[in-house]
Amino acid sequence: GVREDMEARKRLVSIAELKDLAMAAASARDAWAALGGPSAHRDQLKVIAEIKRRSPSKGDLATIVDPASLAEQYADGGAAVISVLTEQRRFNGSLADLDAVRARVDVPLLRKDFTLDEYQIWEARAHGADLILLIVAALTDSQLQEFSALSHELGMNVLVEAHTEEEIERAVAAKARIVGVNVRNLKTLDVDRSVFASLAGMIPPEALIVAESGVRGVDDVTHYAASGANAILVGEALVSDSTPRERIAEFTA
Ligand code: IGP
Repeated sequence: GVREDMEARKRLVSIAELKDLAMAAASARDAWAALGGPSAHRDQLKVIAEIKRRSPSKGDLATIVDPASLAEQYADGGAAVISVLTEQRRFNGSLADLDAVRARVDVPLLRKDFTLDEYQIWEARAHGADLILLIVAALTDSQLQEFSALSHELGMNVLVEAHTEEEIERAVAAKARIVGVNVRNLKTLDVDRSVFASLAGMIPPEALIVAESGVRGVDDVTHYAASGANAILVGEALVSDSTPRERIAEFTA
């Protein structure tokens, strides 16, 4: 899966080459600030708008002919950050999508993938990402520490994703500054929006809290905001909407 695909890319582009590209890239944009920054500055709910072609739970979500123009609509609607799925096998994403989006918009970008190796962090930065995803369930505590430290050295921020109480504790122990609470159960893929409030309540107020998955419309946005979300991460509802710009504007109104 993810690891084999990465090994294949490693044979094409060495980590030394990636390091050169990362060093030559424009500095990373500040996703932390874009999402509101320190608690005193967090005025309104922010949207992380996601470019996702397919998902393991729903299959094909949308035919995205031009990810850059979708990203432009997201940016026009006021998305604080744009998330680009780069995982190939299950999500039909690619680094080419990330490149296309990077070339078009100036907002901070999240490279959304299953990070398992330092190589992917260099790769994210080489392709212009500003924020990477670390999924607590997939990593050891020392990997969480090391991958966070490397991302910060490269000027990027980290979205640390947790699904359970135990994972939130691990995210907090790792001093995550941006914590994603994903209400989609990784094993069953079911969405349970009701778990958000109690998990969000475990996160210290210095950290930014991102509600991930399951936003269908304004009612879900209101629910997450009232339960402590500083930002929401929205995929399916935006890629399948004919007017994503208006939809994002409605979420932040
Ligand atoms: C978005 P939704 O229900 O709005 O399409 O969900 C996002 O939370 C989801 O894509 C996601 C994800 C992930 C995908 C959250 N964490 C990790 C891949 C990998």
